[in-house]
This record gives sequence, structure tokens and C-alpha cells, in this order.
Amino acid sequence: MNIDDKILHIFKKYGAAYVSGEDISRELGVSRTSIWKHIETLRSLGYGIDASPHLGYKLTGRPDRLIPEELKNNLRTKFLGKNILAYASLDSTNDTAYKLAEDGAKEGTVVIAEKQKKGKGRQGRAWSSPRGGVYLSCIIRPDIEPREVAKITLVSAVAVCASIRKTTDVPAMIKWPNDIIINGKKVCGILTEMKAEQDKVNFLIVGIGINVDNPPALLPKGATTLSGEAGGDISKVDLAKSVLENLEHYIGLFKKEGFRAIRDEWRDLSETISRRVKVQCHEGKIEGQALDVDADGALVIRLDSGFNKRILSGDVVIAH
Ligand code: BT5
Repeated sequence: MNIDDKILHIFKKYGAAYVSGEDISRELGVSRTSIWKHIETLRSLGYGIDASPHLGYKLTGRPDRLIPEELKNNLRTKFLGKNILAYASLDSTNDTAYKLAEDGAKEGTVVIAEKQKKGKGRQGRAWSSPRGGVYLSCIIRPDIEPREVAKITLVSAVAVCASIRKTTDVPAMIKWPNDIIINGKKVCGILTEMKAEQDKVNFLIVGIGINVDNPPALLPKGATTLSGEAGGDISKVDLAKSVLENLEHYIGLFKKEGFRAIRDEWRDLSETISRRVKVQCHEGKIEGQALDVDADGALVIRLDSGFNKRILSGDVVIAH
């Protein structure tokens, strides 16, 4: 814990009561001038801190900012997010996490940004990342083969969808393979990248972008935001923490028991299954009825000819 974290910890202990600068200074073994400087730093981060000449300091408000002080506050994970690198702005959290992983960063390291300048989607597409969203990437080092990686995206989608539902009460659904949608509009995208040898994954980067209160004018057509759908303020900090907790849970379950342990939950949250869909995949355009997701995470489609086809990756449009 750095001094800022320790001061916040003391404020938490005192709750609604004031704590004197002298007491903080004694507890932390640093000068009162230094405490005062740290209080100023915390204020500049958006913390409301009341100062009374006779009583001392009192915390009056916490900012909804994606900063380690807030993200680590009551974060209930064992390894995911124990090391958080937080930025006001980055090109792409996935790119930064990838470089860190190449340099040996531990499993569970999280890179998070309040804004991205070059947010990435799949296949070279862009991810609009203005301030108001949650953009985070997790370094995972699973003991799996490269062909299993597609399932990590599905597992992550269950985790994020559950977090969105818990934090907002909005009935978010999963669109195979990597979208979370609300009323047909995209609110979140997942980009899983990996470094692998022939039959072994070196590391994975699970990148998640969620629109929370981004200005709608800065988002592409077909996008929506959580605050727009929920009709009120949504805490980005609570959402990000819940995503980390759920990701740790579901990825842990996947590592132990495989995709079959999560497949039913995926089906329950799926917007795709049983719908008529058009899929753009490497074989071209395919149309039919989405039947299921199989044990490999492939989408199974009943073609109009009556044959079933398995698709491992592609873009789905749900026909209305
Ligand atoms: C995705 O790609 O949906 C994966 C997006 C992953 C973004 C995260 S943010 C943190 C991490 N760091 C990164 O650099 N990336 C990850 P794809 O399925 O290819 O969808 C891309 C398409 O979604 C675009 O072509 C647009 O049509 C649409 N789109 C772009 N920005 C959007 C947004 N903010 N909200 C909704 N739709 C968007």
C-alpha cells in the first residue's frame, strides 16, 4: 500500500468521524506536511476531503475513477487485479498488456484505461474508446492449447454479461462470439489475443470494452451505453470490480472443469441461439437457424438445406 492508500484506509476506519492530521501523521510515521500534500493529491484525483482546523480531515466522497485506489478497494479476487496498471489514456490496453506479458508480467496483471486512442476490435477493426467507458485487459496464463482459446472469449462473455446484469439490472445478452448486447445494440466487445507455440498457449490477453456513460455521439451506429439503457448513473468502478471478480471465477472454473461447466449459463444468456442468423465467416456468408454452441465453442447452424454447419469464428447478424 502506498501512502495515499494508507490514508484512504484510515478514513475508512474513521467512517463519518474526523481524524486529525496529527493522528494520521503518527499512524503512518510521516510528517504532517507530507500528509497535507497527499491529501491534496487525493483531492486532485477527485476525492472529497473536508478539512476542519480543529477536527482534522474527513472523507466526504469517492470518485468514480478507474484508479488503483478505487479498484482495489474491497476487490474480492485472489489474483486477478492484484497488480493493476491504470492510465487516464492509452493507445490500447491490449497492446500494453501484451508487451507486459512478453516481459514476464504475472498472471492476473490488469491494464485499465479511462480512454483509448487506438482501441482495437477484431480483424483490424477499431473500438471507439472515448472517456466514459471501461477499457481493461487481463493477462492470463492458462495451461491450454491454442484451439481452446475461442472458448475463453465465450467464458469471458458470461462473466461480463453477469456483471452488467448485477451492476445495472439491465437484461444484457451475449451475441456469439464476443458481443454483449442490450435491446439489439452493442454495449460491450471482447478481444482475446494470444501468444502461442504450436500446441501451447504462452499467454492470453482478454480485452474488454464496455460503454458506460460515453457520449453517444462518439459511438458508432448500433452501439449503446449502460447509463442510457439503465436510465441513470452507473458506477464504472463497481462494474470493473465485478468484471474482475466474475472473470476470475469463470476462468478458474474453465481451467478446472472445462467449457462444459459454463455452457448452460452461456446458453441462458445467449441472444443468438434459436434465432435466424446471417454469419460472415472465412467461407463467406452463411444463413440459417442458430441451434446451439457445441463443446468446442463453435456455433452450430441449421442451414436451409437441412444440413448442420459448425462455425468457429465470424460475425453474426441476427435476422429480425
Ligand atoms: C470487438 O471487436 O468487439 C472487440 C472490442 C474489444 C475492445 C477492448 S477495449 C480494451 C481492449 N483494448 C483494446 O484495444 N481492445 C480491447 P469486433 O467484434 O471486431 O467489433 C468491432 C466493431 O464494433 C466495430 O467495427 C464497430 O462496428 C463496433 N464498435 C466500435 N466501437 C464500439 C463501441 N464503443 N461500442 C459498440 N460498438 C462499437
